[in-house]
Amino acid sequence: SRDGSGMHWNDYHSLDNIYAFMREIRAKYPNICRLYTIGQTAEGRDLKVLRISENPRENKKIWIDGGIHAREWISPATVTFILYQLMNNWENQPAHIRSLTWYIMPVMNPDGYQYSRTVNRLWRKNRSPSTRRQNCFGVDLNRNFDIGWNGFGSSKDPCSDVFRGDSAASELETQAVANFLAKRKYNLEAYLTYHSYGQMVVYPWAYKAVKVKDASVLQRVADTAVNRIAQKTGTTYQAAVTHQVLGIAGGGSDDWSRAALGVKYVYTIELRDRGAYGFILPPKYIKDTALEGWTVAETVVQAII
Ligand code: ING
Ligand code: ZN
Repeated sequence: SRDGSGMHWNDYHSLDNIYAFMREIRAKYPNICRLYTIGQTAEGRDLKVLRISENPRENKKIWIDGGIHAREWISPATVTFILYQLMNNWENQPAHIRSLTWYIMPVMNPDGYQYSRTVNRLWRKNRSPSTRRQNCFGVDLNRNFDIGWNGFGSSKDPCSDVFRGDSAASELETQAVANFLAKRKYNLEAYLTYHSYGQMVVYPWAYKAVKVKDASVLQRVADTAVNRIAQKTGTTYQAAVTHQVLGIAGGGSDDWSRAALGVKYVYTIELRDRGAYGFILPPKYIKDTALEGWTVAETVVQAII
């Protein structure tokens, strides 16, 4: 379906287009939408979050983000699709969906996203200049959060693709998200972050090889999500603990939301595929992959209520 921003899911979109889509939704539902600029990037781009809520004071809250990593284009595409699923038909959504406050940030790393779209398709990090190495740019935002920051699975080398930054939460994007969420941690029940690729629904911990509290609940909800995905699109996802399938890595946003905020339902979703195309997923797969991402969100919402 098309509207003023021309948003659709037959192709990937520019940051401007994604932000126009967010403004359009707010204009269509001014009473329940609020559009936040929660900070700016090193290159001066806005960091935008859309809140959808009929009762911000009392509702349980869910946070959804995408685009932490620049080259994972299917992630912002999926998160904008989730916005569309919610808002194209808000009045007729089931009560459990309407009873939540949704915070949605389709692109946590706008500088990296635009750099990937225009200069280097396989760029992962943000674009902040290194103070120590003149020719190296960027911090891996999913290694920069203040949880197990100095541990395994990241690098202190500013030229590395998994550079953790010079200190925990050194990056403007990390600070903006962490400060915004820390102020709203009351009733924050779920933190979902969309990445690619691998076809997995994984939950903490990533920074240590220890079982998380509520592991059996988190596993059960992830199992339900992957079963539903298999029914809907025929795609196989794996439900698992992050450190067991992806290795130990500190500084992730998901672990931080559990450790620092106490969020219960914390998932990283690794969207399609399993490596045939990898990060360069052809546009014809966007719709089904985005539906898979929406299915995870739906399943988690049912668990919250
Ligand atoms: N995967 C994640 C990454 O940042 C991950 C996996 C999640 C690691 C949580 C650590 C914590 O490497 C992708 N595809 O980026
Ligand atoms: Zn990623």
